[in-house]
Amino acid sequence: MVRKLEGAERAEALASLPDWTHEPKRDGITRSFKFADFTRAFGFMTSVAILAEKADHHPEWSNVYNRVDILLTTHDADGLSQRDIDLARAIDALF
Ligand code: HBI
Repeated sequence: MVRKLEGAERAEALASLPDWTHEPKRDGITRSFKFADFTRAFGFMTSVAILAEKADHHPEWSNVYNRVDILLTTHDADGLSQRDIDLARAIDALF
């Protein structure tokens, strides 16, 4: 059973992801990505989808033309877990 991050480890994890914003309502992290066009945005989504499948951890996301908005939270933990941190790092490496 994956557990929610608490206290110092949560603070450290959030501090290590400066481009992501904590979303209190879902206890998740969000980031918006902007691309030159739709094709590049969708290509990014395809790469993220492959990462998510490998991690068995999936984003909540939306795409409008050249913009991709991602929320990461862990349903099984009902909040922020290490899985969200790890996937955010892997997504940042694609961008
Ligand atoms: N993705 N964001 C997220 N949160 C989960 O709890 C989750 C998931 N992807 C798959 C998954 N859980 C299941 O594989 C596990 O609950 C077994």
